[in-house]
Amino acid sequence: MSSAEVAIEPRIHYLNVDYGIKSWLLTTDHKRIAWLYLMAITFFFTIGGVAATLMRLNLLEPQGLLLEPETYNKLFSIHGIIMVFFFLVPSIPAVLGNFLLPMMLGARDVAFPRLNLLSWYIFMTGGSLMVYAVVAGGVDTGWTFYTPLSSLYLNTHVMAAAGGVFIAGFSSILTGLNFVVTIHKMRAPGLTWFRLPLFVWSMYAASIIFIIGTPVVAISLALMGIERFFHVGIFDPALGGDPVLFQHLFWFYSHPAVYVMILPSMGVISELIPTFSKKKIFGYHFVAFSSIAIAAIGFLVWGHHMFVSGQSVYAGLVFSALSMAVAIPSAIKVFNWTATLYKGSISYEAPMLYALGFIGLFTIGGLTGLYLASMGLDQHVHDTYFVIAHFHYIMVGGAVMGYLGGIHYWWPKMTGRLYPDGWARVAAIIIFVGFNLTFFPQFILGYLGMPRRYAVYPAEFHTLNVVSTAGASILGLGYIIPLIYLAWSARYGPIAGPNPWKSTGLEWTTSSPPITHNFEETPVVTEEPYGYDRLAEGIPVA
Ligand code: HEM
Ligand SMILES: [Cu+2]
Repeated sequence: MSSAEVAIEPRIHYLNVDYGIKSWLLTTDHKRIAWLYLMAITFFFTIGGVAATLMRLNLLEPQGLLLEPETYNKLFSIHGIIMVFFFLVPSIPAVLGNFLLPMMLGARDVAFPRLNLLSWYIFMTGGSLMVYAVVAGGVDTGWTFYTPLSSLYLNTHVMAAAGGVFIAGFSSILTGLNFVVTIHKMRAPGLTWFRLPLFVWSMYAASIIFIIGTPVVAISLALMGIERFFHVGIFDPALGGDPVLFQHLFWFYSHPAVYVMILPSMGVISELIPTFSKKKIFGYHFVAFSSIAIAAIGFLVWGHHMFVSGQSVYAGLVFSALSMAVAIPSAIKVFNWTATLYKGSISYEAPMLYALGFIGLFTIGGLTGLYLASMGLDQHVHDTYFVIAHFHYIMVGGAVMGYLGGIHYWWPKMTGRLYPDGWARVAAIIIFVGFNLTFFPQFILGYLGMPRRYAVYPAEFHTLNVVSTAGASILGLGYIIPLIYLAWSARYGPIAGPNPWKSTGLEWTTSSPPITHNFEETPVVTEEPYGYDRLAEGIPVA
């Protein structure tokens, strides 16, 4: 028995308060809803992952190993759509956000618990439509649904897939609204804005993007459908429309959406770094405001996806400059995390390994983003593997690392149980190594000119593609290991106690797993967060 374990005592908590499938499907407890989302997105991640695996296998040979080009097109479309809209966007907000937000605020639940459950059903309806599109024969527009391909030419299941994304969008909007109201209205006595954990700030920023951005992508997909079915000229020049308009509308949401994917992850990292270096976060206000700055500037940079689409040079210049400006608040966070680590008493538990991995990979992703924001270089690497590598460094290297770090960190709170720490560390290292082996060669491939979205490629790119596929197998293994030991831990793991990491957050002051309404009595907050300097005086543990 490790020191973090405590003796078993039978008691009622949110997991055993009710049994049976119905008690889950009709629950309004934000913690149970978090589990519903966790199940759903794990399922979607598996589909997206299988598609990625098949693609990488195909790219083992220059002429393609096993897939028809049409099948390849469908796979990258399915992969992109599912990973972005049905896994990464909901991952941290809907799972960790739902589970933690009320607890971090000292609240009993979110502001609108029924709306919260409804959001999950809306998400599942969109997801089912997406799965239908896949089963019925797939879609091959790519995840961006660019017109005129999607509106005029294709006969695949574009409308089912786009409809799925459209519907799922409402789940994001409602979750965002729910979170904003919850943060404004449900804070415990004494919990002022600047005593909020940084994870809450990041959820706030992400919620704003959900509310402002998602309707725009929903509208653009709806317009696409209207053009397809009723031949109204919106994007088709023959009918008086403008095909580039779709790109403007699409990226107006989808660039900020990238920040919906990364901001929550940054919020998780801002919790992990102080906990495992036992130090107060350096520059709390800067980290908090940089989340808001990222959300705000994020709406002004969509044109960097369109440098080669024929927008004016002046527009390009402005978008280029603004894109570089987003790097500033992002860099502020990296500096502040690093400064927090400096002279901390660091312990390398699994969540911390993910956090450190995040910092390294996100930095590479962010710096290569600056390359892409320079119009001259983007001309050269546009739609090559350089771009694929860049956004996977952000979305997988950054966002997924943060998600996994967060799941490991809060797992004892969610389940009341510990997982085997050795396995967890090994998996984190395997994921880090596998990830770099998969995606780093793609920077070189792209720079050398290998285009994205091709099922076949010239023989000169063979070696680097073999390395990348080998890396993907390691990465795949790395993702499977946590699935196994976490499932084991949920049932058989040693009992964790309320605060196994000796953290300071409010969520750790309640029992693990928490009772249905989180706290026996509403907590009163009297101090700033991250008071690890008080640690000497002793934080209540277990
Ligand atoms: C949450 C994680 C991930 C997200 C959000 C994501 C997102 C995307 C997106 C948006 C695309 C572009 C699809 C398109 O061009 O329409 C893509 C392509 C691709 N991804 Fe991922 N991806 C993720 C994880 C992975 C993983 C783990 C692997 C490899 C093991 C992978 C391998 C690929 C490959 C091979 C392509 C196709 C490149 C091409 O032919 O253009 N992805 N991904
Ligand atoms: Cu962008």
